[in-house]
Amino acid sequence: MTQVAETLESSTDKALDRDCTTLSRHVLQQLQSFGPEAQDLSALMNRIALAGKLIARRFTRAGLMEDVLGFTGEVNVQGESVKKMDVYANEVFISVFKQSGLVCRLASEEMEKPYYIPENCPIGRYTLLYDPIDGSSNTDINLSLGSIFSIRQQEGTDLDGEAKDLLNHGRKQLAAGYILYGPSTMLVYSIGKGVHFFTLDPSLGEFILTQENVKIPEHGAVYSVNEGNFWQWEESFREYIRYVHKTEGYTARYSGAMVSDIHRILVQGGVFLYPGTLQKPEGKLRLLYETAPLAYLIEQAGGLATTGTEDILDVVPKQLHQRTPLIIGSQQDVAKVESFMQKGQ
Ligand code: AHM
Ligand code: MG
Repeated sequence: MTQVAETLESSTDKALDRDCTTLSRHVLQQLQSFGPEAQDLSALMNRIALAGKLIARRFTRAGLMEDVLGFTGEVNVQGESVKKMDVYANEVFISVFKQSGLVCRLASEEMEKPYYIPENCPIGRYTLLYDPIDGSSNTDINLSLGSIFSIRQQEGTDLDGEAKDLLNHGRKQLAAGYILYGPSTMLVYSIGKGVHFFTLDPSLGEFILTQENVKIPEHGAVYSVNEGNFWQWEESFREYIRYVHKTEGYTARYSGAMVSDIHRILVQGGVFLYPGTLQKPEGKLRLLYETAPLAYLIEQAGGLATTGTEDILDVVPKQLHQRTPLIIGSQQDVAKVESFMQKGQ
C-alpha cells in the first residue's frame, strides 16, 4: 500500500472510531467490563440519552407546533408555575424507563412523591433523580435550557413507598450529568471516572463523544449570579460581589439556566452562585435533583461545590425536595467566595 493510501486509511479509521464512540460504548469502555453492573449503567445512560433526544426534538420544533409552549395553569410542589414543556419532559423520563427492568423509582423536581414503575420493581435496583427542565423561564423564548440527572442504587425494599433511602449524601450517586439544549444538544456525564462531553449528531440521531476527561480550569474570569437579589443577600456575600466589581479581570454571565452557566464555567473556569437570601437562607435550588448531581460532576472535573459552609456532596437532606445554597466552579474561585462568607460567621 502506498503511503498516501495508508494515511487515508488511518484517517478514515480515526473518523469512524470517533463516530462509533457512542454513550453506551463509552460507559462499557470506562468500566472495562461487560458484567451486569456495567451493562446496567450503559443501558441506563442509553435511556437517558433517548429522553434527551426526545426533549431536544420537541424544543427544536416548539414554535411550529400547537400547545407546546406556555403554562399549564398549575403550580408544582415547589410552588412554581408549571410549563407545558416541564410536564412533557417529566413524562418523557418516566416513559423511557417503563419496561426497562432497570429503574423502580423516579424522583423529580416536578413530582411531590417518587413515581414507581411496579413492573420494574422486582429487579430494578436503580433510582433516577432528575430535573426535567432546568431554566424553565427560557422555554418560551428559545434560549438554552437543560435537564439534570442522577442515578442512585436503591437501598432496602422501600415497602412503605417513602423512599427514605434517598435521604442520603451525594457521594452515594453512581452517575450524574446534564443534557444541554443549546445550538447543539450535548450530554455531559460522569460515572465517577472523569467528565465526558457528547454531542448529538442529528444526522445519526446519536450522542457522539466529543471531549473526554474534561478538567475545569483552576481559575476563571466569570462570576455567574442573579445580582437582582443583591439587597436580599447577607452582607458577607454582598462584600464578595463588591470585591469582583472592584477587581480587574472579572466578568459577569448569567443566562437564567444553570446548566448553561455551569457548562460555560466547566469549560472556561469561574464560579456560579445561588446563595441563600435573608428570607430564604436555603436558597432556591434543590439538592437531590440539581445541586448534588452538578456537584458530583464538577468535583469529577477537579472543581468544588459548597453551600458556603459544607461540601454539597456531604449534605444529607431531611426531605426529598430540600434546597441548598450553591457555590460551584473552579477551585480558586469557590475558595475566594468561601473566604468572604466565613468572615460573616
Ligand atoms: P428551574 O429548575 O425551575 O428552572 O429553576 C432553576 C433555575 C436555574 O437554572 C437558574 O440558574 C435559576 O433557576 C434562575 O433563578 P432566578 O430567576 O431566581 O435567578
Ligand atoms: Mg432546575
